[in-house]
Amino acid sequence: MKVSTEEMRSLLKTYFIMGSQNCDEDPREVLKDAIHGGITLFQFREKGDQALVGEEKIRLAKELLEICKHYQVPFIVNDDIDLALKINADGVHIGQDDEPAEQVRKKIGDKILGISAHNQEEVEAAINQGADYIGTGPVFPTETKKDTEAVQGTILVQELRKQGISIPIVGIGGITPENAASVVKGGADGVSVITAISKAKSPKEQARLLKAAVDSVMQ
Ligand code: TZP
Ligand code: MG
Repeated sequence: MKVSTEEMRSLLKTYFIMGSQNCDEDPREVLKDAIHGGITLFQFREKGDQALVGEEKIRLAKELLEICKHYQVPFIVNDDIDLALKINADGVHIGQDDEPAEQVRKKIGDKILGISAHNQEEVEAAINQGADYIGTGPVFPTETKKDTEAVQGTILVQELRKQGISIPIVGIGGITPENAASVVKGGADGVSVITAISKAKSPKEQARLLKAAVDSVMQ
């Protein structure tokens, strides 16, 4: 069943993204801890030099999916549409350089489709191509992804909202419990983070703080 727009907004509140390459500890334990802290959505993003490939990647994806299922946190796969279909994930997230979005939408049916977009043109195209939500950033400087567009602050989201664009949007890049509220004040529905949780001493506590920061703006 297709996720409703309001449900999507709520899922984006505290969106944790992670692959094994982002963790110093066992990724299964990091994910469980983050879930106990209250994350609302998870994305499996196994990517880069240190990332697992082949059977090992599939095995980890399945294990993390089982954890998410157990706690009823929807599971999104970054880039790898075939993997998402194979393990019956809840959705996929693609960027501007991945498989064309219309094609992805056809393949995944009603599953969640997230698209990264960096300007109004890309956002409007993504909406027309059937995105359920938009990811945009980097909002703040980040060390995690090297090939990013320029840091955009919260300006783009503010502009989009001013123009009446209402699709669910999540910010990404350098977001922490300290700056998360400003992202939501700028018009985003939530924050997505990698290292703020994956490398935290206590992923649970960091997730809790992030969620509290987002909720503090919404209430
Ligand atoms: N896209 C834009 S910034 C980024 C991605 C995947 C990395 C975000 O990582 P972090 O550690 O939350 O800054
Ligand atoms: Mg991608």
